[in-house]
Amino acid sequence: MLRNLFKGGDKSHDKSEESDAGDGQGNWFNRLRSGLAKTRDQFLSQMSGLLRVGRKIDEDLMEEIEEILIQSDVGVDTTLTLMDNVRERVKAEGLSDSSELESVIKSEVLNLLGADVPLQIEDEKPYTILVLGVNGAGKTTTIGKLASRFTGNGQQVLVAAGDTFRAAAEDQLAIWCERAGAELIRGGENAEPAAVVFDAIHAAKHRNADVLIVDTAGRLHTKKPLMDELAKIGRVMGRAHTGAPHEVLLVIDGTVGQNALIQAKIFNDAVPITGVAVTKLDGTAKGGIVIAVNAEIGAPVKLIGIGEKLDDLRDFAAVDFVEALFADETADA
Ligand SMILES: Nc1nc2c(ncn2[C@@H]2O[C@H](COP(=O)(O)OP(=O)(O)OP(=O)(O)O)[C@@H](O)[C@H]2O)c(=O)[nH]1
Ligand SMILES: [Mg+2]
Repeated sequence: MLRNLFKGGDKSHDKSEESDAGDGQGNWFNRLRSGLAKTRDQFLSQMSGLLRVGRKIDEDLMEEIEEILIQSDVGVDTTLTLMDNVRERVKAEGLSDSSELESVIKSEVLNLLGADVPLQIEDEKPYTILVLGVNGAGKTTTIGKLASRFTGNGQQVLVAAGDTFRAAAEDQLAIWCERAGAELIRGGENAEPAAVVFDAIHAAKHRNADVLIVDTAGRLHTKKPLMDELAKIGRVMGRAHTGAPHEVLLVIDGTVGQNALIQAKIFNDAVPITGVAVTKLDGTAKGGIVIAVNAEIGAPVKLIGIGEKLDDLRDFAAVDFVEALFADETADA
């Protein structure tokens, strides 16, 4: 039954599943589940305590559920929206026992998450992905993992070192590119980021590359505000190549919690975000943030990072996520 949850996505998705040392998709679910262990401890142990003991559904219970959701970093606004919807369902369906609530909450969480929108490389050549996020969010790591996924599919990948804040940033990216078999276009420390990106687009066109991924800084060495610089990169890309950037991927550190959403709105004003990658879900009890992203930013979670290894980046699948969040540890292992 689990296998049905893993709707076939794009080719890259299939490929990365295959590279799971042959363990297939069931193993991926287990890894997602263990990656979410801390969030689940916070979330489910309390939630199941409430729901699975057969309490009467009343306002006290609803408020306790709200508290758990807020503690898990679903956020106040999203929690209230979610619970309003749950209350309506309880009323409409005439539910009275708490054990009936779990499936209602799950399905309302799924509603908030929306349909899965995997990151797909389309036919534009080069397909350009602009990666944004605050310092330390996991941009460079995510780019390395993505590049590796694409080259694994036989796609030619260029990466632009648009983070010229420090030499180490380029070096870190160079290591990932070497691992992934992608070419790095660099401008050197203190180069103007937009100029590096401009050169990279031309290089990618010249080489007829399939994908260009652009790394950016979370901070700048100049006094110029970061958001202006990012907006400029977006404009330069659009001028150099029709439709670029095709994907604007915001990387959010899953351990940061609600602050990440405030930052996201600021990035969204600079360059409209088309997708979100939530990293470090393996190390946080705040994975509830994932539930709030689409509702708060209006862009779907497309990828999640559940570790530092090359294959620890996964297409986001809402059903898997919700199942993993509510998975009963004692049921199977
Ligand atoms: N556990 C875990 N660590 C991660 C994940 N993604 C990234 N990291 C770690 O987070 C740290 C920061 O990642 P970077 O990719 O350098 O972040 P960045 O956004 O490029 O940072 P700046 O270049 O400073 O703006 C590194 O130590 C990564 O190994 C993840 O999914 N899980
Ligand atoms: Mg970086």
